[in-house]
Formats: sequence, structure tokens, C-alpha cells
Amino acid sequence: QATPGRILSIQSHVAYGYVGGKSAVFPLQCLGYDVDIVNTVNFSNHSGYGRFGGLRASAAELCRVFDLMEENGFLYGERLLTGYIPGAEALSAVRDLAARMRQKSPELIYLLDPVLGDAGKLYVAPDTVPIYRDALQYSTIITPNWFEVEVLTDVRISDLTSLRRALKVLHEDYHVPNVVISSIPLRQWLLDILPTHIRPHADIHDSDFLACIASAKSPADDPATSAVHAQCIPCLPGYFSGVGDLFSALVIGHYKQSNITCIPPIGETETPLSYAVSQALTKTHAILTLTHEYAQTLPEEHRSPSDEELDGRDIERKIRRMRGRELRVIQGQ
Ligand code: PXL
Repeated sequence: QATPGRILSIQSHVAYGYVGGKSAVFPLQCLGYDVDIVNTVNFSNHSGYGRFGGLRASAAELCRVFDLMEENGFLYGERLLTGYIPGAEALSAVRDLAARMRQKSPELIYLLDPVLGDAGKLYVAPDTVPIYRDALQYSTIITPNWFEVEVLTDVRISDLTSLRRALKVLHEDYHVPNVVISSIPLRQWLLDILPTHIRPHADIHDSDFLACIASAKSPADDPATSAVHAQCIPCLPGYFSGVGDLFSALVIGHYKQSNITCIPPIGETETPLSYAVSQALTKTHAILTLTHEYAQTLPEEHRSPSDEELDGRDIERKIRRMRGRELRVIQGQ
């Protein structure tokens, strides 16, 4: 059986805790990948603690690493994973690298996580948005959240028609073969289109579940068609950082190019994307459950902060309580 191979992971590093590369790399290594790691930032901890900092790699520093890797023949792995990249210049450097890798190897599997913001708020400079749009053409899979789809496509998603329009823009205008939208708040219109067997129980409140949609463009068929799969995941209370980074890593880790021979039997309706997403959802949910259960065992003063506390001024107290929500990536091995 062929070994999984190599992945080049370009995202943030934190000394303490599990976001960015810290939540992505270990799971990929557990799946058997050799992971080549380029850090876009080198911070103390994630920004959710309120007090954080360290170094940001400049575009020139990133290019130097990429150029030397290329010169030494270390660049042309089979897979590329990119996450949080601060600033337009550094992002352009990564976009140019993706273009080069795609040109050298048309079979490259590139998962681009467009880290732009969440819940109506951008947390990167607005000048990164057009560069992300330009980078989309080199991707194999993208994993935007709901808000990031709206920003990238300029489509406000409020119903099935606008969701279809946004997917069409990504597949057809930006040439993205595979789109995964995770953590979609369940609304009635979305519930209505889900097949009954994946709909959560009727007497359960919508907010107890999130939906995930995976849309794979079918290259052989009509270019205007795509296979869309949806799954609902029970929602755990509170906010966890690094979940998206873990999820994206698991999606690329489980994605099988259809010409590789060690694919598990794929049913009639399963696509390589829906298989990878279903594996990634199950495993991400398991790590979250483990983290939530662990947090419940902590003394009250170390337990999850309330929403007010997340915005509050008592930073020492907040830090104590945020610590209990670090993903249990290692314990969940
Ligand atoms: O995607 C999570 C993440 C990645 N990198 C850094 C972060 C966070 C979330 O807070 O602060 C530096």
C-alpha cells in the first residue's frame, strides 16, 4: 500500500495551545503524512486570549524559504495546505507559490482555507480579499465559513437560491473544484432541503446543530453540475479556537485523488470530497467532545468563559478560563 506522502503546511504557529499548525500538523502526522512546515506567524498563543504576540513572517522571508526549498528539490510534494496568512504581501507570496506548484504538478491537491473572518467581521486587512479571490484558481478544495463565502463571492446568502448562486460563482467564475462550507447555522430554509434522514430531530432547537455542505464539481459531466452533500453536526456550547484548522487538515488528509488505488470502496453517491468531509467531521467532533468533557472536569474558575467575559476586562481571569478550551488534539490521538 502506498504511503500517504507529503504535505506542505503553511499557517500560523503558537508556542502555547492548539491553533493553526499546532492543531493541523499532529493529526496529519498521525495519518502517516510527512508534514513540511512553514510558519506564517510565530506567536505566544492565539488571539482569543486578548494578550498575544510574536513575529510575523514578511513576504521576503517566506519567499526566501520557498526559493531555497525549490532549489533543493524539496518543494514538489503532492499536497499543499494553507491557513492563516497575515497581510496582503505575505498572502501574495503564498499565492505565487501555489501557482508555481500547480504549474509543476497539475495533480497537486491544494486545500486553501481562506481565513478572512467570521460572523460578519473581517479579521484580516480588506486588501487581502482580492488576493484570496485570485488564489482560488489554484485550489483543489476550499474550506470557507459562511461569512467567508459571502465575502469571496459578494453574494449575501439567505436562502437556497442565493446559496446555489454563491456555489456557482466559486465553481464556475473562480474555478474551484471542491467547496466545503462548515459551521452553517441551521435555518428553516436549510432544514427544509435536507433529506429527512440527516435532519436533526424535529423537537430539537435549530441552534443545537450546525450544517456542513460539500459541493464537488463533476469534471467529466456537464460543467454546470455538482454533487452536493450535507451533514448536520451537534453543536457544543461555547467557542473553541483552532477547530477550522483541525477540520481543514483532516479534509486534505482524507481526500483521495480518484486515480490513487488505495481508496476505500466509494458508494454510488459518495465523492472523494464527501468521503473526506465525513471523516473530518466525525474526527473534529470527537476532539471537540473530548475537549468539552475535559473542560467540565475543571474547577469552576478554570471553566469556559461566558460571552460577557470573552469581551471583559479581567484578562487574568479570562486567560485562566480560555486555557480549559484548548483543543485536546494530543489526548485525542
Ligand atoms: O484559526 C485560528 C487561529 C490561527 N492562528 C492564530 C490565531 C487563531 C485564532 O485565534 O489567533 C494566530
